[in-house]
Amino acid sequence: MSKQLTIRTMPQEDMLTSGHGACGGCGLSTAVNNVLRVLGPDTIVYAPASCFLVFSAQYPISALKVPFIYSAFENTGAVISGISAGLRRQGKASYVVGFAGDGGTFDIGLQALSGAAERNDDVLYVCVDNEAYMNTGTQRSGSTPFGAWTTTTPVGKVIQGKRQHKKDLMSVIAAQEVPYAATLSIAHPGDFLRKVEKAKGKRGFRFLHIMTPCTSGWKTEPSATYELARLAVETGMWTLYEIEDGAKRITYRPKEMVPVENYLKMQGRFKHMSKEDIETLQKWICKKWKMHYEPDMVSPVPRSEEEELSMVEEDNEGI
Ligand SMILES: Cc1ncc(C[n+]2csc(CCOP(=O)(O)OP(=O)(O)O)c2C)c(N)n1
Ligand code: SF4
Repeated sequence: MSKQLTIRTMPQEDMLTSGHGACGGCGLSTAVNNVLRVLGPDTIVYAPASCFLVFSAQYPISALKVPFIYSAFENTGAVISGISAGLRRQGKASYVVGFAGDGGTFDIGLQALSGAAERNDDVLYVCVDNEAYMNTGTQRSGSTPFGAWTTTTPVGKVIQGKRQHKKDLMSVIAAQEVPYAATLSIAHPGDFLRKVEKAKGKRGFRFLHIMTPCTSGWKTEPSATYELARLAVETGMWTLYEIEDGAKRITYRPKEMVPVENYLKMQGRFKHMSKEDIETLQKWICKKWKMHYEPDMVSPVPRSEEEELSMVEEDNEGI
């Protein structure tokens, strides 16, 4: 069996080259670049309307070294399925990957996504989740967390930011019994690479859900991106797991839950939040924490101490 990738042994060739137009500190560009490094040059990329589309390729120039296709906002699942079918017909075996934002995945693209999953089409769907419709000016999506300011969940006398919690999209995907689905964080590069490699090696419908902090929409410092991604996991706002052929496995468990306030206070989008709203969010996280980590505690995944240590070391390499 080949050795698992680490950030030292991963392919170093960028498929998303420098000179693209993402904001400094953009988590999305890091996520896309690292997924593409693992997939390699024999890959066809689809992007719906989103930040990724805007910053990577505007006719006639492109920062991508691989073929890049764009059609409409709501179509990621359908278009990648079509590309995959066309390649199969021609006897070609390139990887087909769609990178869609949370707006294009949780909301407007859900129908096409669900169709591709139900047909078990041979594609990789990556949701790069910055928790709002960013390239059109920060409107709320089904992924925006409770309490967050967006232009459509303003802060004023009527409401104080978004009133609903983040949609549990992974459960929707898992219910469709796809061969592989996983959540990823750019602050856990070892875990990130293992999951992309695993998705690359499988056939059928594969789904990767990556949290991608956004300096502009989250109102954060570019230098805080990795710390935010890390804290999201430590607070329980983001959980790292994978579902392979129906079996769920937590891939990283924080030692103890960091209060969500530590995460919120680093971001301008939450700066108005009242004590009561922070408590509401904290209670929701506690419920989620129990749902994800408690069942795993009952039947832990056996790992040797060396394995555990080497995973922590690998994950720390990129921080
Ligand atoms: C059917 C349709 N509705 C609305 C738009 C306008 N639009 C383009 S991109 C976008 C937001 C994309 O948000 P998201 O998918 O979260 O990606 P992000 O920009 O955050 O990366 C919207 C509303 C569109 N192109 N097509
Ligand atoms: S708005 Fe956010 S997601 Fe879009 S390019 Fe800037 S940092 Fe990245």
